[in-house]
Amino acid sequence: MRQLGDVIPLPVSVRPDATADFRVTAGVSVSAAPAAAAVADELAGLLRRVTGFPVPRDEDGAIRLRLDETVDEAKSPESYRLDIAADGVTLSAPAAQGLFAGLQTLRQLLPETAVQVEVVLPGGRIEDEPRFAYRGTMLDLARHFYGPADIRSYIDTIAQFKINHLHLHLTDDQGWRLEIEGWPRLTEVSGGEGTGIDGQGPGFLTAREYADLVAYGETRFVTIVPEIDLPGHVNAAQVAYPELTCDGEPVQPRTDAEVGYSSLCADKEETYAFVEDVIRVVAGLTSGPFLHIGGDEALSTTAEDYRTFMTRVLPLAGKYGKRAIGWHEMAAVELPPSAVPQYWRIEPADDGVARAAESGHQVIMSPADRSYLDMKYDESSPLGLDWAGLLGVERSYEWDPADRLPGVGEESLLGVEAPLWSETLRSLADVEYMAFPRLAAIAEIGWTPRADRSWPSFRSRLAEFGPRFAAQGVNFHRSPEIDWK
Ligand code: TNX
Repeated sequence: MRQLGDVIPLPVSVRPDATADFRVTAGVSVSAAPAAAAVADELAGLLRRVTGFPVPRDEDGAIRLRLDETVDEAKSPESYRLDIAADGVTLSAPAAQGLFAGLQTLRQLLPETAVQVEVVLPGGRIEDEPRFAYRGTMLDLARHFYGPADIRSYIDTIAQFKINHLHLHLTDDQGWRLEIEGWPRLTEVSGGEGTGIDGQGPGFLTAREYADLVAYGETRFVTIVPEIDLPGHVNAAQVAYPELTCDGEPVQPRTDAEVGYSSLCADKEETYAFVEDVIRVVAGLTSGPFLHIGGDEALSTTAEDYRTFMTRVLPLAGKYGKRAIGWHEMAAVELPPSAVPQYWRIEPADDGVARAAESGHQVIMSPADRSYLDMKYDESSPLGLDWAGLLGVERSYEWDPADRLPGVGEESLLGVEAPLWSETLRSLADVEYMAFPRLAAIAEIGWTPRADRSWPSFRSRLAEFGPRFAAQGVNFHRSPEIDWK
């Protein structure tokens, strides 16, 4: 049997009661209010898989899911309480998100594999809620494309760590990966054969496939955050539509990993017609509140053009009902109040992020030296880059987003995100190898109170994920920093 607190991310409050273990026997059933039906079905399915028992849904099961809408309004909708007693298990939360979070906790208290016998849940009470509302990861579909089945599988794997946002980097110099109504050449030309790094990452999501992924994410309480990278990183768009270059001359497709050479033209009206169309279409396909407009490494855009462009484009997110996120470079301009800079720098610099925080903006922390999942683990890593340094598991755990940047403390943080750029990653197996186990570290940083975190504890809880990842078919890195079970 597992220990009650043997969970990633570590819950806020864990009170074990050794006299209150619950035995999951052949007659067990699950009951829930109608609004909690989806999570209850999932829990019943999970118990069925593990034990082989029928585990029906009924009215008075020993395992109960409750929605307590009356509880404290200030509580996060992701908060939950899990009571395990000898005569039953009660999971309660103010909203379905919280029940889903509690389900992830319960899942880790059960064996991952089909043991086909009675199992015991450790007795006691867990009370839990997230430190930050935004706990994300980013997948770069532009340098190499991964299809809908891979993305769905990835959503499943990240959701077990209570990661609740998946940022999709949909466009870059090497490819354009989302069909945009009215601009068919974007994907016909720049999503097709020969695109991606070395021409090895072709493919794109149809509008329908993307919308289906958004809907799938909703069932796992993972919000999709689409990124259209502007005004740099646009070579693929310009290959498809030469009128988007400053001189209107065609440009060649690029499949190398250079950055910073392409830019939309700040003083051409065609630019804004294109950008507004794209933002309108993407916003229309996206149920979540965010739209990421990139803004990074616009090294071939003058500072003045960058300002002109961003000042005109940032309000378009709001016009189509979304809150803009952008890489921190965008903080060089006056931001609409709801805009969120995403900070990726290694060393603090006077780049406007602290000023934005001071004037009330929320910030997402993604420092490259701690959260970039595309960095190599160590010298022997077969995949990944190393420009931000090597990033072992301990190093990805032992830092805190609230002290990365003077002026951007706990109160200014919307949350934390671990980006995964895909220059060297050709398959979902490659993606998983880089993300796991480090994404588990970032997930705990985003959820667990800072004072409760410790590397020795995390390291031993992570060891349990050896067999768990294996059973899930996840291609994780068996880092020598962990004594894997
Ligand atoms: C920097 S950091 C980029 C990406 C690259 C990545 C590789 C940032 C916002 N942009 O264009 O893919 O480095 O690690």
